[in-house]
Amino acid sequence: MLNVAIVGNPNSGKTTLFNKLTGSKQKVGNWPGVTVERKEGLYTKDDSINFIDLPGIYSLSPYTPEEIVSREYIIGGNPDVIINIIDSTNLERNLYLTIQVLQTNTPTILALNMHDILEDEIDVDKLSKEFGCPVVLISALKSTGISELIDFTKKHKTKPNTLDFFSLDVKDSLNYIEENINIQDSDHREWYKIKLLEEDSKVLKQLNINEQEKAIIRDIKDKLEETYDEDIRGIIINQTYNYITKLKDKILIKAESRKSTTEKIDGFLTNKWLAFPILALVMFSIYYLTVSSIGGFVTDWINEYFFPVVISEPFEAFLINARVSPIIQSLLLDGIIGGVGAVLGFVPQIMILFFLISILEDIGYMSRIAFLLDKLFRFFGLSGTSVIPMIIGTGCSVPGIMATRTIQDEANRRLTIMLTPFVICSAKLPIFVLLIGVFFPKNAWILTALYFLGILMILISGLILTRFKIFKSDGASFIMELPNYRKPKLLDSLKSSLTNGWSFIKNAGTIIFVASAAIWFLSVFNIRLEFVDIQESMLQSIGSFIAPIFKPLGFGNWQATVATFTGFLAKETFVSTLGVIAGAGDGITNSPTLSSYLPTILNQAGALSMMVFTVFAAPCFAAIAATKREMGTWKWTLLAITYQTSVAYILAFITYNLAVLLS
Ligand code: BGO
Repeated sequence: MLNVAIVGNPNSGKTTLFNKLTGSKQKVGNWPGVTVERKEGLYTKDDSINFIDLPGIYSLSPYTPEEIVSREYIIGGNPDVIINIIDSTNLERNLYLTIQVLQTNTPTILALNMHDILEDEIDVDKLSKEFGCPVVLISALKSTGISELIDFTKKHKTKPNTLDFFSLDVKDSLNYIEENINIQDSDHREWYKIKLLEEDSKVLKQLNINEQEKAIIRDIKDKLEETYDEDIRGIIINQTYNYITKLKDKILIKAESRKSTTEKIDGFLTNKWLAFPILALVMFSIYYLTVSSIGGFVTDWINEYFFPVVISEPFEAFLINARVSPIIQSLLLDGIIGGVGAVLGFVPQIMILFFLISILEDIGYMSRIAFLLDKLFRFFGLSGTSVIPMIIGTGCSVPGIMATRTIQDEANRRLTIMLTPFVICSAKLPIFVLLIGVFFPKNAWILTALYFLGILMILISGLILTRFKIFKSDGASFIMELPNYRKPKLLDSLKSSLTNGWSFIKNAGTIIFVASAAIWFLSVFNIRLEFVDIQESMLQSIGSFIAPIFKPLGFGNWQATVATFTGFLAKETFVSTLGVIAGAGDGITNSPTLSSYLPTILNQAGALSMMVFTVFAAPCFAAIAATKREMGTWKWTLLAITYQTSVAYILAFITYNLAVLLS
């Protein structure tokens, strides 16, 4: 068990922190021989740490019983770690005690408390480097930073840096003492040297300093006092405070100076002419990094190499070797690994995206984006914050939907979750490429028109839906506070990225697992549970049963219906399903077989209507799972799916009939 002493000034929040850490596992008594309260307690979560709450003090001088108790425990009790809690709104006074704690050479962690009310910014990394110990921003009251503090407490063993701020003559005097006086306790030598120079009576006694040694000390102390015309304690205090003042200037970025820096940056980033080009550039970079370059590359690698070659191939060989029945083989390989694999491929994109979003949020640019676009979007009942998820949705709806977490207004967030899938995601593209290629080879502009149709419907939906009470936001939350810019915290961003990636794996993974198995089941069995081709499967029967619903849309046959339904699994499977049905093999977009087969089941008007339907219809299962996760309830999720599918149906119906009429 670790013995951890909590040391700090009175009112630094020590009691608040101690109560948070130990809960009801506290013992209260007195320190031996004095009436000072002694509090100890085990860490509430796992009993692995014994916290000793030392009395609140301003220094380790031997004047008050509290100071004596604290320094005796630090020096004699040998705690494994010291948590030095600091009121970060009052750095100067608190750091005075810190310096003395560090001089005891005990592994120390600085907990900069009251972060919730700190207006200035503290350069934590610089402070940590200077002292050679971890520095954590916490709010004992709001319970932030506590788990990071515990993580450091559990693993921190290194001693702090030896601070080198005394003037040359004081340093020489300290060295002289070290050379001439035998200080046996090597762990705390630095602290003892200073206390000896100060002629601290308790230390003189404790170290059994004889008269001759006392004379050496007095001599050197007198010399210093003569030089400085001040008593030795004054000299030490002054030099310590001089150091603290300089240090404070280095690590503290005052709110006012941050404000003026922020104003300068804003003059550029939110400038009338530059704001939108810069915003476009930032968004393009995020999109590029997440979807096209790094994210896309890793996702492709997972989809095209990792799952098929590293996982599927050896696993298939194993199953064949183990003579597992072909049905189980098909379930495991095509159903589960295929389905779950397709979805897990999105994880790198999600992680990169959340890393970048977290950085934008951290530095303060995210609120500027919302501010810039707010006016335009507010006209349509949405808000500036809705834009980010939608832009991200052009890559994939899943991270787009997850990015709605940055929207604080709940009504607005729900609306954005619902409308984000109207932005055409990259997985839908092959469907349009296939259908335009076969039916409208000379009219590539249709693709652009589909994108615009999606955006137009988002705006129109905003106008219509915000008339309903459930989507009406309480205007109050539109009041936006633009925080000062600050440096990003890469470690925090990395954590956000990992947490979001894991949350996606957990939530989407389970739904996809079940859905993949279900679709596989329907596509390989007939009603008598015989293992058959897709053309004779239950999926075909269900497709034929449902197909009449799509008749008014111009694609009321089982093949198109089945492709549309497997598209829910992952939009990528739409094309491959049609490929399988046409006997053209998996997903060969430009296969001559598929190209010649499609006109036998669809005409131009039907193809156009099918594309419009695909733009708006309920997204793939991964996006539905993300919707469920973000909406929180199935009620809201079903409402979203119903709205999306209704819009899809109505628009496809209009498109088909218009197309028939015009042709
Ligand atoms: C009162 N943030 C903020 N904002 N306040 C904090 C934090 C923090 O992270 N941590 C502690 N405080 P102690 P010592 C109070 O009691 O733990 C506050 O002496 C009040 N009380 O709530 O007692 C904490 O053990 C009436 O404030 O410190 C407490 O080290 C009005 O800091 C004070 C306002 O915390 C001292 C505050 C009746």
